[in-house]
Amino acid sequence: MTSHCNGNMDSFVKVPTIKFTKLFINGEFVDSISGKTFETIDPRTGEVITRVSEGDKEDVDLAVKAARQAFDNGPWPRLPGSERGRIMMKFADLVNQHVEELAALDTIDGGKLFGSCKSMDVPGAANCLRYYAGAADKIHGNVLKMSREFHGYTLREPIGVVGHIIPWNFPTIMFFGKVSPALAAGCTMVLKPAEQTPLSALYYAHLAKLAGIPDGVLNVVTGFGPTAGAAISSHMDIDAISFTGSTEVGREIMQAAAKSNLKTVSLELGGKSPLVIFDDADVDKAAGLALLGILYNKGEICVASSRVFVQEGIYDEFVKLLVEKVKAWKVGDPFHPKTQQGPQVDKKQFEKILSYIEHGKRQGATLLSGGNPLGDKGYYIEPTIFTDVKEDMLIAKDEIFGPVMALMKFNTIDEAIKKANNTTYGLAAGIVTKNLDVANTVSRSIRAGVIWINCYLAFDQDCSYGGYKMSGFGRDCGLEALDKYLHVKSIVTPIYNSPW
Ligand code: TXE
Repeated sequence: MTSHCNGNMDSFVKVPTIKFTKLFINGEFVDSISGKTFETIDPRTGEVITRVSEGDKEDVDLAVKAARQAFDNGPWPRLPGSERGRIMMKFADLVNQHVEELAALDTIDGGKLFGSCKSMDVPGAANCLRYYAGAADKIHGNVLKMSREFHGYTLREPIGVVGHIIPWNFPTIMFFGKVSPALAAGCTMVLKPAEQTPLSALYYAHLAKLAGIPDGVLNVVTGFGPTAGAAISSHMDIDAISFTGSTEVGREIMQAAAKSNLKTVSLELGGKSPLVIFDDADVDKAAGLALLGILYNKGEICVASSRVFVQEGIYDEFVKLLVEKVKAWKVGDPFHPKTQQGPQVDKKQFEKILSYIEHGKRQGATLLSGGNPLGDKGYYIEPTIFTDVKEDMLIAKDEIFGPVMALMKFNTIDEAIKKANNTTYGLAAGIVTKNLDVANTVSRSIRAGVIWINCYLAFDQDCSYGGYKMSGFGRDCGLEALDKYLHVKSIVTPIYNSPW
């Protein structure tokens, strides 16, 4: 059985005092206009951590007004890029100085592993800021080769006021993945964190002010999707929206943008990513990769390798090794240094995952391991592996967003490509093979935004990712992310004094 290392959950790290619970508008922490607050819950126990201001349309209006003023009249878009970059570097240093506290906030709010937040999410966020800080003074256009006697060039100008709506699975990485390129581009913004994980975003707003980001440039409105979120997507004075979340809400955001001011939209939505393992793979390594691909961040990651396709020749051995590995996998208190998987983010997600597991059983898939909740409190679920999965089963089609792997067999390369592409999503894919021809053929044939060959979840700040098909459009990370926050303006003038 998978072990459950619970124990006294506060014994490993000091749970931080919560310092920031109000909306951050125009450089100040303020109550919501309605005075309403909402609970944020610790998924380790289901208990309330604290109450946070509940922003709604009126609060979004105030935040947009501050961002508009900062964009139209404030210094941020007008500063030399190098100066924006300098302030962003300072912001990054402040993030690094508070790593433990910030990591602990994401752990109590989202059930994420403290060790990963401390070593990856928070330092990675600081590096994200530095990456775009370095780009801030290198945003330039092109000289045009005009066909007549004109001189033409393009400018890349900040798009204006940006609305960011982010999810709960990577509160820190999502925050900086959106905010950093937008800051570098010279935009001003309103960000709504997910209602499940509002705490670190408010702390980051405080650090932004300390770093010298002018008031009104970065506003954070905590609240719910259908109220505060919808107010952002339908706002007449927001120029662009960048969203990460579910496909259903992505559709609503596009509709709201279309019905309001036709703001530009970029969407990073769900996935049902395939990991394709060929006969020539190192089976032990491949089994480890498959497990990590689905269990990392308790399966609450848009690029999770939730469909694993294994070639027939190694299938039995693969299954044997996978079972051995999953038995040793440790689920429990995310502060415990040995824990590999914490609780799901909230009761809704916990119940959604369990209901998919029931579907899998009902539709005839075989449970190879797991399938049950764990512990007597909190939202823990056993790592779950299904075999005998058919492609038309719900567990092979829907994004479950939990620790549930659908394991399937294939025979030929063509069959592998066909199966890998048999999804409405197209966010990521993995290939395990030593054969270069196979790797090249399959990587070019799978329709997805990132393909990992002989690795998985190999993120890098310089490596852009985003969706094909119903996984959305627009790219986060890499220099491509800047494009979402920039307009291209063409400027043309005659070369000679002419009748023009
Ligand atoms: O997402 P929502 P939920 C997928 C995953 C998960 C499912 C549901 O499959 O199980 O979505 O999660 C805001 N207008 N992903 O319900 O609702 C909301 O407040 C404007 C994949 O949490 O999409 C939050 O800030 N905004 C994913 C954000 O949208 C609205 C990450 C995401 O919430 C809104 C998360 C509205 N009408 C979930 N309704 C990924 N791609 O990584 C909600 N929101």
